[in-house]
Amino acid sequence: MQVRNTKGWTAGRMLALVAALALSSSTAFADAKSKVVILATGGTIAGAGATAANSATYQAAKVPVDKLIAGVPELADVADVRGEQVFQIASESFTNEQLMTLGKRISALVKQDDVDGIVVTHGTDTLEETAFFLNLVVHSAKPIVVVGAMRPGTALSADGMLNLYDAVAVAAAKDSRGKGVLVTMNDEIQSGRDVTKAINIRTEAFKSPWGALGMVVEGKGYWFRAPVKRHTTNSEFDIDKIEKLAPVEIAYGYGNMSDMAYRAFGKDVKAIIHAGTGNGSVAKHIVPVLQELRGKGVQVIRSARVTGGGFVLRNAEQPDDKYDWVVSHDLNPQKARILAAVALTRTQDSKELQRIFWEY
Ligand code: DAS
Repeated sequence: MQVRNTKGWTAGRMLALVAALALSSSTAFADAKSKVVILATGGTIAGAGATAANSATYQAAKVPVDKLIAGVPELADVADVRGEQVFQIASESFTNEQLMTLGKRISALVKQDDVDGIVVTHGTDTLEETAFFLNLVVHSAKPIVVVGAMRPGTALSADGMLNLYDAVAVAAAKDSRGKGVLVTMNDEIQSGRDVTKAINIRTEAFKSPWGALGMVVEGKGYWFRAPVKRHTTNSEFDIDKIEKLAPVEIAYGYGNMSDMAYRAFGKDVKAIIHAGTGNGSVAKHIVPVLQELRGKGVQVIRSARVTGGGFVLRNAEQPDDKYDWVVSHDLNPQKARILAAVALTRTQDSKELQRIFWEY
């Protein structure tokens, strides 16, 4: 026997209505797209050449963020996007102050409930440095994806539009959360810590010595690895508590080198990154100036001009313990500079510095 209430509704029909309402609200939530903010800083992805044949001759940092977004209407299929023009520069000109400005803007945005992910469009020359910096200092599990292009949008087979689409898709995806700062270039998802620009004029320029984390295909991320080094929410460094990065310079090692660069830098830096030959080797006639600088409190960090899948071994050919030097582990010189510039805002102790280079 069917029991009807005063309005003639059976229990079965009421249950069906509740289920339908629940489903519609859940599909409504499922359909609510992630909110992604695109922070534009310039670079080739915003570049323009004179003709479509100019894939390598062009001017970087010309196209504003609203035009970048308008140029890829498909972005609206994967996320609810809005843009901000933070800078409009070629990234070889990035300064520590600009890194701090970008980091603080991102830190403020990721605290907002109406922001689910961040994309930073950036020149490729120092993209790896910015990505590593953000990986160290922004305390959020929300995806932060840095993206560039090797060809300007005006060129035949320009790569920027697909790179941007991939970046927004990854920044919008829940499974990108908690993996540290990411870089999407040439269909790959790279760790912001590991990735480096390994080739200067090809679309497959970005490589990670330990391999990509995954791929993006038609707006979907496919993951095969996850980072193991400390980053973002697990970092002891916080952009909101940093006023100014420490001054750190890099000196390049080679045969017949002189110690002039070290002497010149030595006056104004907290650390020198030695981009040594081989396993971060130091020519014997360079040791005295390094010892002199170390004696004045300048940290000496041995990195290597050789990168791509190894790491500088402590106390191998160089007596690091005896000289109180630090090794950069697998970080290339430019990444070692970023980590040192951040770490030296918290410690001047070489043993603490070495721990930090092991852990990040
Ligand atoms: N000059 C390069 C830069 O802005 C252009 C590029 O490759 O993005 O990093």
